[in-house]
Amino acid sequence: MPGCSLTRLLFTLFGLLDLTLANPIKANANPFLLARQTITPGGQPCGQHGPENRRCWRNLWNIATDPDVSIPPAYNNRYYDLHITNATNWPGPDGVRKHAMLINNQFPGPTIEAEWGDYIVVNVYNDLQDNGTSIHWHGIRQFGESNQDGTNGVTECPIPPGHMKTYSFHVTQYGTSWYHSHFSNQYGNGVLGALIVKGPASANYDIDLGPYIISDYYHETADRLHLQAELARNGPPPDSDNILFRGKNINPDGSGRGSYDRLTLTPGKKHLLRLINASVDNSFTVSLVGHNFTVIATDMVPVQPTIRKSLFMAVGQRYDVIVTADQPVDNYWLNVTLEANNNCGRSRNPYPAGIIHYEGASPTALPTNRGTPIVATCTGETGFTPVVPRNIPPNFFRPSDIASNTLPIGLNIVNHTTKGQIFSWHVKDTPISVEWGHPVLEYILEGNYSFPAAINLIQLNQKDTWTLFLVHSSLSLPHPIHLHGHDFLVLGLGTGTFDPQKHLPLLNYSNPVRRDVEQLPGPGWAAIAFKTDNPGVWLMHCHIGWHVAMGLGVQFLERASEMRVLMKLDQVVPNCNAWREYERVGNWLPRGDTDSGL
Ligand SMILES: [Cu+2]
Repeated sequence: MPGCSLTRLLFTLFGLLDLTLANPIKANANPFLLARQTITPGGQPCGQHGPENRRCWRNLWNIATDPDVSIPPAYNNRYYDLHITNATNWPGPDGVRKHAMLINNQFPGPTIEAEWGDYIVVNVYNDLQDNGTSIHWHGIRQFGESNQDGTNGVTECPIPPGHMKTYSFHVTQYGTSWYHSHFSNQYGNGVLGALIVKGPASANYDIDLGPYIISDYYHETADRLHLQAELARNGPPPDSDNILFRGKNINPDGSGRGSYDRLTLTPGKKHLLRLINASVDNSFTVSLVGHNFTVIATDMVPVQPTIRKSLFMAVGQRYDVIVTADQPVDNYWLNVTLEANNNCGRSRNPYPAGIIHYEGASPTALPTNRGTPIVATCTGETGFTPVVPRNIPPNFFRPSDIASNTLPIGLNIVNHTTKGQIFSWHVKDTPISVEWGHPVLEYILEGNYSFPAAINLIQLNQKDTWTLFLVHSSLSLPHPIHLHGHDFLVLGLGTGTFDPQKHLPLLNYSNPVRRDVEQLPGPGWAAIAFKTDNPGVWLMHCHIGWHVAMGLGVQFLERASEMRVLMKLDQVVPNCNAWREYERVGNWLPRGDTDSGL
């Protein structure tokens, strides 16, 4: 058993003898039955992970270990129960009672914590009165485990009310992420939480302060807001009523309701802060008065330590940063600033902020220094260097690759019989709309490859091949583009139109920024690439909740022929049967014809 150090020692000794073990993609084994793997060291013995030795992990792995080649064995299963409920009169953090959906009666939901190589086993109970749910583990690669990705209509059916589904997945990478419902805009009602996987770090720190979720916040339900957002006559989507820091903030209406979040630093120490933008719509710039951030990870990709005064965070993005408490003992504002032209959304809170409190400073006083105003943009950060490099051969992509691999994003205004004119987003002319009652994995299980056009599916059949996609938008709005199942390489970002002759030679193939969400400039393009090394079906979508619900998504069916052997696809069936039964008779949210289901 995992707790037994003698067993672990024996595994270690035997493991050292077996240096040849490759990393074949493995079947989705039941962790209860899984034989513990033989240990393949990821590096020379380096000692114990600690404040002065963060690069090292469990002696035999380190920050330079390539997780595609070696990961620590599954020492532990981490068990969690998530009960999703609807609260009709929730007090809320800023004094406004509202309808909400909570996980274990809290917002944000409980933090899921594991260590690199562990299995995470989560029982998700749909205790809602109405509506399905499905929980997506954002940024978790689900290597060989596409059926655990929790994307309803893609990898599973929604979980109907009164039912439970167990997700179990292996964490082959480490860092900071979050989980959230993928059932239309449901996470905007509160169904989200942090997910952190402990592992090595590219710089030393003394104290891990854990996840720091920053999220836009609405007093109206996401379901009703979506109905407002889709009406063309309403123009841009609704402003957020507030921005919360770890689920807290004061109400910006001047009533003083609510409270600032206060996070304590120990003077003189270095602190790891795991920043997460878990918003529905707002992307923003984060800065801490009087302090810099030393960035050590972009999403779940460790990078060489890089000092920044501020960080732009698109919806869904994360940064692991180190904050050194080297300033006078006091309270400091951690400010969030939105771009002035509202291209990254808008909030009714003009100065969202949380408090960073030095131990020994007044526990109640507010910071006095508002800091130098930040000129926030709506543009993704660049210039990070991943510790474990990924390189694509120079000039690998040719001009002839561009046309077929371009994913144009567009917006239509369409006439709806009862609603009038509504917005409809599309990728390659198709607004994605998934089938909750018939997810793609069930198609594969049935051997049925006749996919409806509306699910906007692209097949990728070549094995282990670098694949380029040029995401392009001619509209002025930027979009945070998120891919499931992979970290993509950001080969280039640009404004305006992509010109193959001019821009192709400028793409960076040499260990560029790698992550799972990137901000597509508007109007502009993003050239991203990933290797087809993870058979499964993977959604790629804008992480603005309104946009993906209005169709801004596409899905990749990667190496479908291998999936039936690799994972237990029939696992989807019992829950799908239960969902289809519920869908016939249940009182679920009526899907409008522009709601993608995602
Ligand atoms: Cu978008």
